[in-house]
Amino acid sequence: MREKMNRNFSEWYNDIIEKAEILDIRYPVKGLYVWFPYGFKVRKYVLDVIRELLDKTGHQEALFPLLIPEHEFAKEAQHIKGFEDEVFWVTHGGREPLNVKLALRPTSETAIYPMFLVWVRSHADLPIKIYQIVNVFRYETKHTRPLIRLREITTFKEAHTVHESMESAEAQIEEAIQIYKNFFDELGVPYSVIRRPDWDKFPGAVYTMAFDTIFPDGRTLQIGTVHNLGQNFAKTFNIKFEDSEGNQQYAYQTCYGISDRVIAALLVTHGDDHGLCIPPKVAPIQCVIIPIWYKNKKDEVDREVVKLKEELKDLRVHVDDRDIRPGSKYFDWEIKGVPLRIELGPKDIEEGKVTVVRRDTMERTTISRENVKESVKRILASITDNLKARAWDEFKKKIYEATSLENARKIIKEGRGVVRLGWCGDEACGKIIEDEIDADFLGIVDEKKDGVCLGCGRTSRNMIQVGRSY
Ligand code: A5A
Ligand code: MG
Ligand code: ZN
Repeated sequence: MREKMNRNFSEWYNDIIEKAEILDIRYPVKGLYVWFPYGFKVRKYVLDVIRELLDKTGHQEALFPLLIPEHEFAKEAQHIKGFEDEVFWVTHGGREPLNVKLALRPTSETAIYPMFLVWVRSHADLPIKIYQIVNVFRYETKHTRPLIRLREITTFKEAHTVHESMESAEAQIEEAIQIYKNFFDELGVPYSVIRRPDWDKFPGAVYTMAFDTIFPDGRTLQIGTVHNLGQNFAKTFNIKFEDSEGNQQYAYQTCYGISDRVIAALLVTHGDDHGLCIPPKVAPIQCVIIPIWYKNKKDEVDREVVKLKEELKDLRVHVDDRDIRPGSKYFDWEIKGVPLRIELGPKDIEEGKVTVVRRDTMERTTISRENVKESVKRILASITDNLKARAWDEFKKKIYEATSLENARKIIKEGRGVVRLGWCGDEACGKIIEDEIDADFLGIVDEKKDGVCLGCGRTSRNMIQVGRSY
């Protein structure tokens, strides 16, 4: 049930972030929020997933400083142009003005690449594949929102790689895209992978591939980006290696990043009018047990609950033994998105059963007390599959094709989703299309499809995706 959520998405979002105890939004600095312990656990399990994917593909985790001296930050012309309005500066140490201003990293190319200059000597040192998970700061001037547009991005995972050829960098882009696909698939978050237009690529990149998901209000959220930096940064940071013939060559680089937005997407994708529904893989509590006490049967129920918890100890189980009505407990755990609830009362014990309610469908059934562990695991797996399938179904329904600007404009205005249409490749036509439909040129879709450019009427080879983005 997503009526309330679809009707007023912003209200649903702000409400649930707080009520489910993901973030406390009362911190007195704009764009900065506090992770509640429950939200922080979701974050931790999500990071476990990405760490595992990166580690098993040969990435190594590292940690670079938060502060970047102005002269390094300013080296790459496009990069500084893209970020200078978004940087927080440290200008004083105590009361002393600093000789060299220090930037709070808005991203870490300019912190990491001076070290690559020192680390990279010969082709034998390559490739380098590192990542870090850190906070970064961006002085965002658009409307800030919890997890979505932060001034302190608290969960910035950035990977940086160095290669000896463009082919090797291209192969790395492919690997990165595959890693992010696997990551979002694990979370059941649907996405499209599109190539951003040149005027919207990462500052300093040769090109940018972006992952976008679509929210219930039809707006898109960029949830990850993969950038081919070519030799742009290598040339400004003088990162060279000796090739096998003994010649000095500039290195090729890539970088790719995700942020707190991934968690926003996770919560929004699976949430409904009752609250969150967190996929079992990243749920802080996978299964909550609610004892149903009757006057003189409390001890018997409690003994059985202890046994049940012990049998389910491979899972993240919580027993809610608060002295409040069961109905209030159901309500709380539904908001928090616990995927499975088990109710256990005297009648269940008598019949050798437990009552289970799955959060994704709210379906209530009973399962046998025997082999309860296998049954619970089976239901959790089924929840995971259902969440993912349902999310992709909804996502696909929000992707439209249009052969006229009026039609495209209407779909977007009504908040139905994104629109695919033809584009000849000229920037001027891109701008016309953006203006006419009052939306953003999100990027070029991978699959080729002949059509007509809606900017000029000439034949087009590319389909582009347009929409309103967060
Ligand atoms: N160094 C590269 C990886 C980089 O910084 N790329 S990026 O600028 O595109 O940021 C990576 C990801 O961070 C984006 O795809 C987006 O999902 C997220 N992001 C960017 N600005 C954000 C903000 N203000 N709040 C939350 N997430 C943000
Ligand atoms: Mg920006
Ligand atoms: Zn055109």
